Amino acid sequence: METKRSEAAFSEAKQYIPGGVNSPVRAFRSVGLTPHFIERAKGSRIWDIDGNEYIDYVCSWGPCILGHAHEQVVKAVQEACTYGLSYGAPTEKETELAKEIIEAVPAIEKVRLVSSGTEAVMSAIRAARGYTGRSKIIKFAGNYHGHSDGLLVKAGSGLMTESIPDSAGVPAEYASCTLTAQYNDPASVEKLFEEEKDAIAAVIVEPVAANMGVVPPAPGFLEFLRDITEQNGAVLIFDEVITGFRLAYGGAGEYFGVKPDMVTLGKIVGGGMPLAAYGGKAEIMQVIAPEGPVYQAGTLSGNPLAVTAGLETLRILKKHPEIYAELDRKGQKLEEAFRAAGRNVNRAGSLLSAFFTEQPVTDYRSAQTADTKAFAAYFARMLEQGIYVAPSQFEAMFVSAAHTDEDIEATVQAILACAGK
Ligand code: KE4
Repeated sequence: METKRSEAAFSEAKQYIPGGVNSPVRAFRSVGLTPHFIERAKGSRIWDIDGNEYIDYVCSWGPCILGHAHEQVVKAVQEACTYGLSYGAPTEKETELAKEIIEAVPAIEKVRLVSSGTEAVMSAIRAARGYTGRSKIIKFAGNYHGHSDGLLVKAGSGLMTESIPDSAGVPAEYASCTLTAQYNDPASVEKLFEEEKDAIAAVIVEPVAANMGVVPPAPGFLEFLRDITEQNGAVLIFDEVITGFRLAYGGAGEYFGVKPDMVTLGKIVGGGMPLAAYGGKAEIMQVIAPEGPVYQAGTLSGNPLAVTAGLETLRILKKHPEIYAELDRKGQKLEEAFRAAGRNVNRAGSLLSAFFTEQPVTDYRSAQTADTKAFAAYFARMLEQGIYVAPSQFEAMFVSAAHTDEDIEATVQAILACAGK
């Protein structure tokens, strides 16, 4: 496979951009290859600057549920450009998008638009702290919620309840307000509530974990979190940056029938442009400035082009609910292929991960047993066969409405070939 131009582009980029990329996972470090610089994408396909074509299952890490460069979305954004790129003033389109989100997600009664998932999560947590007057939050090992300081943490030593920084540049003080529990382990959550009683403002969870690879909630886990937060006056936040509008039009809340107090959204809600959102019960959201005392702001919040891309995307998904059954059917075909190849697989609709583990993956501990070298070899083999999956064992595969049955069949064959089947 020709990669000369990507190699040259990567060498040049590294002179100007840390690691040559604007987000670490794009550097292909965990698969030990040179990242492929992208030229263009359309539908289920993506082309790199060396002219190689791939069937794309990264889908920009989730946003491109309709496939790349959907005609209707592109046309709407092109039209919007002619009215100006950004005003820093309210527009009616922002209200339209807010109404669509509120109609789609029952847990959201009021919503604030921001520019990234990180910003949405950071703001939701600040709102929960402002609403409860409490400081501590619980997150789960293996869940990723963006790169705000208080969330770049990991569990402290056995005796410590508080977390410790999981990144340089995060002061221990910032980590000390975050408690780390274990996903799918109710006892680890109960222990923290016993020890920290009335200090916990919120529990934030990926309702389907997708940042340790895909790990669905064990039966009853989300319902347990709903109950224990209710009992302790803590805010339950579903981080649906990945699952929102992906698992169902109403996201994980609809998919599992569990209603949190707040929801963060990103990726699909912006149709691939820089837009995310956080929302929840009106009584919580009323603490947000200028209505209330919790400050949150943003120059490009509700940007008209990003709102246009998000609005068009949601309108297409709402108008074509059959898309979700199709996404599930295609996801199931890929799951079956991985199983036939002898892999452990976790899937929730069009979100899936094949694990290079000896055992099924049900939590962070079992995910960590993955053979990342074997994953790297699989990744390289899939790339050679024209299949572009996430360059990390601990990311997800995303299927889009643009993936055809022929795409899926070609991918099935590539999966089996990787296993010598
Ligand atoms: P962003 O700030 O990257 O828009 O969103 C942060 C975020 C929040 N919550 C969840 C559940 C997320 O998965 C993310 C970001 N997802 C990663 C992929 N696992 C983005 C890819 C990247 O970091 O480049």
